[in-house]
Amino acid sequence: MSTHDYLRQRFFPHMWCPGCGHGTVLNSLLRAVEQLGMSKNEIVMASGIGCSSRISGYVDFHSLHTLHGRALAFATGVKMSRPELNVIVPMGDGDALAIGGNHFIHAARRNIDLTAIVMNNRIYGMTGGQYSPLSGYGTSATTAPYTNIDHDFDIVELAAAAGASFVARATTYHVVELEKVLERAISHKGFSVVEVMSQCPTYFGRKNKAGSAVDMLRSFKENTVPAGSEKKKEHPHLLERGVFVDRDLPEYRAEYEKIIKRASGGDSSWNE
Ligand SMILES: Cc1ncc(C[n+]2csc(CCOP(=O)(O)OP(=O)(O)O)c2C)c(N)n1
Ligand code: SF4
Repeated sequence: MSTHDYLRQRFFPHMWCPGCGHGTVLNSLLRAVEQLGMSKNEIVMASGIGCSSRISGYVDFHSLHTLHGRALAFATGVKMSRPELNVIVPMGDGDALAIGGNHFIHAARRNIDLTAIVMNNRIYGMTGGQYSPLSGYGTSATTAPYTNIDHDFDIVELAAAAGASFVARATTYHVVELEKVLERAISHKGFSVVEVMSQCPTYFGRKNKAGSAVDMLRSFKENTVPAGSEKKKEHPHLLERGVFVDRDLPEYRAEYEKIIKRASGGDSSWNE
C-alpha cells in the first residue's frame, strides 16, 4: 500500500490555499499510516468544519465530515460502538478549543482511545480570519483590527492537565518528526493529542505581517526547540516540540467493556 492508495484522488485538486500547512499534515499523516501498515478499512476519520477538517474528504478511510466543534463527540460514538476501529480526529484550533473546547477536555478526561490532531494556525481560516483562543495577545485578526487582547492557552498543558495519556507538539516545518509523532499517537491506547503548528499565510500571515508561507515555516524552525533542550533554558520564549506525556492509564472503551460484562452477569468477581 503506498500513500497514494490512501487518497481519494477524485476529490482533487484540494481546496487549500497555496502554502497552507494543512496539506503537509495530510502528507505526514498518510506516511505515518503507511509506516504502521494499516489498512483503509480499519481507520475512521471524523472531522468537524474548517480548512483543517477538510482533510477527511481527501482520505480514503471511513470518513465523517460532521459539525464544527463536534468531531470528538462523533468520534466518541464511533469508538464506543466499534472499538476495534482506529479513530483519527483532525481539528482546527477553533474547532478543537473554542466551540469544541468542552468536548476536548472531557475526551481527555475519559482517556478514550482517539487520536486528536489539532492543526493550530492560530486563526479561523475557513471563515475569513477571525481570532481564535490560540491567536494570542497582541496579534491581529479580521475581528481584532486594533489587536487581540485575549490571551491564548497552551494546548499541550491543557491536554495533559485534562488527562490525555499521550500529548505531543510538532510543526509543519519538522515533517519527519511530525510523521514519527503521529505514528506514536495512532499506536497509543488512550486519548492522544498532537498539536501541529500549521501556517495560514492567507489570514494569520497576512494580518500579522508574518510574510510568505516560507517565512512562516522558517519561523517554526527558528522559534521552536526539541523538548528539554538546553536552548530552552537560555531562551525561555522558544516553544518546545516533542512528546510531553506518554502514560499508561485505563482506556475508556476497555473499561466500559467491563461494565457491560458486570451488567450482563458475566463477571463472577463482581459483587452487586
Ligand atoms: C456551529 C457552527 N458555528 C460556526 C460555524 C462557522 N465556522 C466554520 S469553520 C469555522 C472556524 C474554522 O477555524 P478552525 O477550526 O481554527 O480551522 P481552520 O479553518 O483555521 O483550519 C467556523 C467558525 C459552523 N460551521 N458551525
Ligand atoms: S485560509 Fe488559511 S487555513 Fe484555510 S486553506 Fe487558506 S491558508 Fe489554509
